[in-house]
Amino acid sequence: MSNTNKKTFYITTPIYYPSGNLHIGHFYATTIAWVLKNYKKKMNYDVKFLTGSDEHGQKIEKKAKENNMEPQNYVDIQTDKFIQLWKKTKIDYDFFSRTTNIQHKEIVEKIFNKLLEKQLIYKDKYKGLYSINDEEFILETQAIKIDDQYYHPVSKHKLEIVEEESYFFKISKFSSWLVDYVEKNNNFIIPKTIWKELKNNFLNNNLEDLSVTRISFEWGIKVKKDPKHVIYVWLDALFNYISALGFDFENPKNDFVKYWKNGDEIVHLIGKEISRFHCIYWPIFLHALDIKLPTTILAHGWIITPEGKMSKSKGNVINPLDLLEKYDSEIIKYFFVSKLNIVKDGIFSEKLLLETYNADLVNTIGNLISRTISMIKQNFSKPIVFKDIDDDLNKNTLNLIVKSFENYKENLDNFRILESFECILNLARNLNKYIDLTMPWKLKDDLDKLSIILNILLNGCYAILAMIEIVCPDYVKEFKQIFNINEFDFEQINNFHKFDNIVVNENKIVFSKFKQ
Ligand code: ME8
Repeated sequence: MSNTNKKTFYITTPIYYPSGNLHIGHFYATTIAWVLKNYKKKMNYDVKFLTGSDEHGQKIEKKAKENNMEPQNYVDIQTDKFIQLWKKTKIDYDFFSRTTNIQHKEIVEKIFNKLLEKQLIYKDKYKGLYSINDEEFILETQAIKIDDQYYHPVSKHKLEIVEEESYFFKISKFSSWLVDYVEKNNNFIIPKTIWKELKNNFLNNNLEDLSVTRISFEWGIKVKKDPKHVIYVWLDALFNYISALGFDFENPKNDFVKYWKNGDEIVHLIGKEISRFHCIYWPIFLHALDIKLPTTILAHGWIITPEGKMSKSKGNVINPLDLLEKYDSEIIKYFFVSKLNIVKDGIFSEKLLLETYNADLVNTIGNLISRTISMIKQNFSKPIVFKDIDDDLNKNTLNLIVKSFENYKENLDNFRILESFECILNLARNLNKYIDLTMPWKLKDDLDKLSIILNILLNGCYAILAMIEIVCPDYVKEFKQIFNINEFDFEQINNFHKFDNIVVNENKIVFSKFKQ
């Protein structure tokens, strides 16, 4: 298929604050988006993947000051650490979006002006509560109050009382449009519980107009005509998703036209705590500017440790760099996608990581492949050709290969990542059982029968490796050499003749056991 006929898929992660080092939660989120990108690529989509850093705002200004640095210098150093982390974790992306990029800043200025022109923004006074850490305005009714001090209801960060001149966006004008839109577009917000909560907490409570500028600090994009005002960091940050593609009101760049305006699927992966910004403000901003909306906002849960939520005070924040000293990044990524249900909070521990690696990759998948390849090498020097034999066990096993792939796709197309990986493991377990049932080691004198079994196993291993490649491409590369093939293609899974002319190479242990 020519490139121009392919469907497009654009997926983004949140752009992370460079006010601290990235932890395992950021690695988790970026992995999910990266795996979905890899899946769509194997499904023959034309894909783009964005990650980046959210570099303006009061929090960053404060952090830079604490470090005796100019904010720009501070974010340059911090952002470089992100880039190094993604290199180490072998996560490749198409865009690394930085809100301090000149192109982004110009677009945000234009957007603000456009909203002013459209009379959707007006000047007034803001009086209320603000969390610098979350860069979020909080209603007094929603804040937690202890001894005259207010706290954020979810993150529990301290809130400041802010009273200052501010520009406001007429968000309330759009709340019934939003409710209508989300309820008509069933897959716009996943999971649905997120929408229910937002509706109860904000939309049913009269959405208040949103303060979109601050005057008490400097670090951000200034309002051109009124430069004491700095544009609210979330208005600035959200637009990175299209500024990186080259959005402009007139003459947008090709990437914007191709992957957004005329694009097929646009997915924002976010943590659940930032769903208010992505599921309420973002669609409203876009709609107000007559810009197309993304197709899906996929909110994931948090990684927690066996002792509960990670926090600096508990000292249980997991640094991905420490893990990467001990484990290949693909082992960690495999754990994230195969053991954590993205729409819930999930526990990570090194113990669970090792158990998963040994049970799934070493003992189930690795063992299946080793047994298959070794038996082939022991008994055949020529290719083993597929024969369609009318035998229930063989037929069922071939059907299982086809069915597992169908289920895997169905799950991934609906972002049920954990379930899709269960399809792979289930197939591997069943193929191991098939070996136990057929006992090929007893068939050395019946090479015809043996070749039928081993060919089915080869086809099964192929399907497993094709499916698992979206999370561990480097391990799968090693199997390409063993299987003597260039690619594990999805298109070839159902073609059982693919090994008819191939002599596989000697077996090699790819997943070797980790000692605990
Ligand atoms: O919110 N478990 O940036 P941020 C899983 N700059 N994921 C986690 C996590 C955890 N324990 N902790 C963080 C921001 N994350 C804004 C985003 S987008 C226009 C602006 C992940 O550095 C999760 O995806 O605080 C969460 O939403 C994101 O990191 C927040 O990163």
